[in-house]
Amino acid sequence: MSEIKYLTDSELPFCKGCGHILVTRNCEKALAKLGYNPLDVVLVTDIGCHGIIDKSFLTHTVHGLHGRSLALAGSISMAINSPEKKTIVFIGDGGATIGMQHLIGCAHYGMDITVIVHNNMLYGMTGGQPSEFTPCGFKTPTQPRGSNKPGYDICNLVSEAGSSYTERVLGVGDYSDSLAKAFSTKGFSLVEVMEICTSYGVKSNPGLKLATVVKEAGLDIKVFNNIRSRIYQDLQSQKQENLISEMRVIEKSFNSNLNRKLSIQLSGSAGEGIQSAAEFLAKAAMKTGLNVTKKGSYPVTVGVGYSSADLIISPGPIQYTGITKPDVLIITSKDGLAYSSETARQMKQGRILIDDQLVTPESEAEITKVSFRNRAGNRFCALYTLFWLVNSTNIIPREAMQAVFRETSLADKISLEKLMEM
Ligand SMILES: Cc1ncc(C[n+]2csc(CCOP(=O)(O)OP(=O)(O)O)c2C)c(N)n1
Ligand code: SF4
Repeated sequence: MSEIKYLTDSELPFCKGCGHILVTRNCEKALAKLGYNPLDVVLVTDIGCHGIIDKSFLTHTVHGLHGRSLALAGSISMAINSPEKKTIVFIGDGGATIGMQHLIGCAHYGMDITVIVHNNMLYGMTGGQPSEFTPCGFKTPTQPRGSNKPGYDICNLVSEAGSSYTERVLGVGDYSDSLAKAFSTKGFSLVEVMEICTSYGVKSNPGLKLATVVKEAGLDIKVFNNIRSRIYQDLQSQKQENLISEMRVIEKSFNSNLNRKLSIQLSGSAGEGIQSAAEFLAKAAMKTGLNVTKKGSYPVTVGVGYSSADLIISPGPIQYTGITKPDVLIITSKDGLAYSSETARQMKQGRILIDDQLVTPESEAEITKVSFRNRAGNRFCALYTLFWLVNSTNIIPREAMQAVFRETSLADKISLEKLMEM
């Protein structure tokens, strides 16, 4: 077995005797058996006691919303799709209840993930309420006479839906081989680990043995072989390339003199190319080797009202998106002015570029009024403001903007000369 470390040395965060401890240890063992590099593993945890483990793992970890970890993990696996990488989901029976459609959907789509359901038969973190997995007769603090209906058989459900490998295990001793089998299966796999929450399940059902309750609930401890799983396994081999490999690489072709982080907010109206203009500048900046983040803001009714884009451009790494006080605020329309007037008011320095037909906002920043809309028209007003900014400040070489222009079909609609005019 390899000597690779998957867990920090800190104590695991669970109550004494909690089955989640064994899931963690068996998972560590299974990863070591397969020799995964910890940074090739993405562990997506759900909300619940099991989820507080992510701080102990030395793999990548993502903490999802309750029941939504599957949706996150499915998209992560599509993006990083590669045989050396592994996406694992830790979810409780509570999260599996809340996110049931995500679970079934991931199995049905053959998402390349392994789900470990920590089925302790109740909602542990919130005090032991029953979930849809609680077996008939199993007592919980809020149902002291016991649940009056059987719980879901999740293994049967996902197996029917197309899971490539499905197994139910009793959460005692060493079941790392089962986890390793699931991890090494291409496509969707699920292991349901049966546990009893020591703090709420054991207290509400004194003396009840795990094996007994599982047997009485009719939940078989076995590997679920389903003819449909094999069909889905065949489909897996025809899966497309990962999403990242389909992205076009933007090569560095120019040099930039920008030596600090610069934030730009561009605000205007929906339908006037605000977001695409911001992406245009982002691409040009990337062509000069700069890092860029962009955040778009607009109402849910995307066709009306304001549209605003926050761009951060920097020679160094940027760990976030979004801006509170931009260095440069550009406003092209009444909608944009309404959206950004508070931002303008908060700006004690920096620069505001605003269309000359608009009311001058209250601000301590330096304000420049330019006839953007009259010169470039409604459709290209936003793009023109960014050409104007580059031409008047040299934050990036204008040749980078021209190069991006030539990669588009904009020449049919507006001339480069027009955009370069000041
Ligand atoms: C959408 C949503 N609903 C409810 C909650 C409250 N909540 C937090 S933890 C939890 C129970 C988690 O139980 P389970 O998923 O079984 O995990 P365990 O704690 O047993 O490991 C609930 C209901 C929440 N955080 N989000
Ligand atoms: S409350 Fe239950 S599920 Fe949560 S850590 Fe304690 S024993 Fe485990």
